[in-house]
Amino acid sequence: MESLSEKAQVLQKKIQDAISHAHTLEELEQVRLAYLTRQSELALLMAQLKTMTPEQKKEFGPRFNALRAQAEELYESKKKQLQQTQYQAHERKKEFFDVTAYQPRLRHGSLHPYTHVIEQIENVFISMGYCVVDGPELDDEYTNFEALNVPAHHPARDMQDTLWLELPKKLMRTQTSTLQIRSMQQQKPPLAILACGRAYRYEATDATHDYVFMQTEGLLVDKNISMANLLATTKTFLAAIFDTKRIELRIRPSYFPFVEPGVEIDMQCIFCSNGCSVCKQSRWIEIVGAGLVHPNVLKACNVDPSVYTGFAFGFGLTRLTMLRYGINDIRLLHSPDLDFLKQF
Ligand code: FA5
Repeated sequence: MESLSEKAQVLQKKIQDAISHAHTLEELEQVRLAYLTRQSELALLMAQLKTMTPEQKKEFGPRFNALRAQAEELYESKKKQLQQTQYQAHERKKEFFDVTAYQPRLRHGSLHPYTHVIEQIENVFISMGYCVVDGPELDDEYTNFEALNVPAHHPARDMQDTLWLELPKKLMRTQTSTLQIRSMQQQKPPLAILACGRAYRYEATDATHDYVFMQTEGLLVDKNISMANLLATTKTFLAAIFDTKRIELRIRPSYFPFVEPGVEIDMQCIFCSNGCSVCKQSRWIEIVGAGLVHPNVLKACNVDPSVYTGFAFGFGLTRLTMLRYGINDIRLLHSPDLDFLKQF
């Protein structure tokens, strides 16, 4: 039985070595299959107890049981250790997540068509000596209407459906003409200002009308300003934006309470030759209202109408942009449609 004892010692050493040399859970599983299952070397050794005499059982039973208990304990503690190592390695991988490894296809941005047109307009007017100004979109009734010669109950208030706020006499400006008033209140003539900004109207939308759109306001006040100055300025401006040799303009008398006389200028529709839904079958698209500043407006801003005269214009910047780039629906200008925006 001496050799059985040696056998047990050798087996114990083999199991200890095998467990300590297992570096992964997969390797440890191979050790379990080899030494700790029912067909393993250890099980075969223990099976020999059945054929032993009671004295031998007394001697070898506890030794073999201790050998098995020690082997199982070693196995369990090694398993825990390897599981922890594996978990830590997994967490470390997450910790060092390489954010630069994922590189989505780069998309280059481009300027919005409004930005292109505003830049062009401002450059033309700055070169003619105008100052670019800005003002609030949320404004008051006095600046948007009364100072512009549109008192309360004047029928001209119906020309521009207004978005009123739940604040006394406050509204979203219906026109950038408010900048005429604000500029004359801040600066004495001679003055020449240009403003590009949003206007708001309580209107149903269609291909050429929106409830928020852009206007470009211009105002020149000096001595001896006439309609000739207004028309020359308009032509210079339009020539810089469009090829006026190809595009026809039409000037018609019109009414705006803040100018006298008043005109409207239409541009030939570039989308058709016989009428379409954009020009409402008329072949013309209205782009600007203008005229000589009404003496009442000058007086409201403490400018003496017997000394100074001036002209003012309000371009539909949105419509100019549509004509400039051949955009046939105004609503596209506010859309986030990348296929549309990528073209500019
Ligand atoms: C005005 O707003 C005047 N303030 C213009 C003006 C300024 C006249 C200075 C005289 C002196 P009107 O409502 O016509 O006028 O608008 C001017 C331009 O804005 C129009 O010619 C048109 O091109 C554009 N426009 C008007 N309503 C809309 C709308 N709902 N959607 C898009 N563009 C519009």
